[in-house]
Amino acid sequence: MSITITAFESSPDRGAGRARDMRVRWALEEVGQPYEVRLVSFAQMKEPVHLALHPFGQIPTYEEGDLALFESGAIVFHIAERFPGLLPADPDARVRAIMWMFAALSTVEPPIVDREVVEYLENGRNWQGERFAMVDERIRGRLKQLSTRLGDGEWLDGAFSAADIIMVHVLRRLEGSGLLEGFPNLAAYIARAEARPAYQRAFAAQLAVFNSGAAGPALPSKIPPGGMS
Ligand code: GTB
Repeated sequence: MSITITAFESSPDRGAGRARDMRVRWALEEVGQPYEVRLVSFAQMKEPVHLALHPFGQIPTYEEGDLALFESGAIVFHIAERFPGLLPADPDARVRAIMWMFAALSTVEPPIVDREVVEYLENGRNWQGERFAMVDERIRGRLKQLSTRLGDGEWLDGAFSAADIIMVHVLRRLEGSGLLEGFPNLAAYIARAEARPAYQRAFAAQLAVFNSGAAGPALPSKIPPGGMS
């Protein structure tokens, strides 16, 4: 059954692979499933056709036969359940991998998204510096905890899993912030994941969209009024 996902027609990150379609592309590449991509503009995302797929008017979405999904975490989870290779067979190890997916999405990602809110949407406010310091402190705390748990492990919990896809993609949003530099094992974890052939194919595919000339100006001018989350 053919799979179609949606992605930005013109990603504000100019092909840096930070938008959440990258997680879905990467998961599909890991399990060896071909997929089609429907590119959507910011305006199209808010139109009824897309809203029928995604109630919040965002990307990514995922269509497979009669199944339509939104939420990158749910989509990656579905891919991991539907196709072998991204979740362990052992029930305990499997639920631990699922736990780590939730941890990435609900414990690690929120302060990182908050940092982008401060950086782009609160730019110019006289309290921006103070907010930045607070948010960075919160992120550093999370990174320290994650770094301690990862130790010298290769992946979050034994073999590479869907959880590593989500976690690495979340952490990549900090590249360029200077925050990862204090945690060499996290930087090495990201580099290890980025070296995977499936990651590289996914990255190249989303970069090709930018290189095709569809993209416009870089951040922050492209951020829609509601933010980019
Ligand atoms: N919780 C949802 C999920 O995980 O799928 C969040 C989906 C979401 O935030 N989608 C964003 C979107 O469609 C794109 S990924 N935004 C448009 C809108 O809300 O109108 C977030 C994102 C966007 C851009 C960058 N960037 O340029 O670096 C990074 C991440």
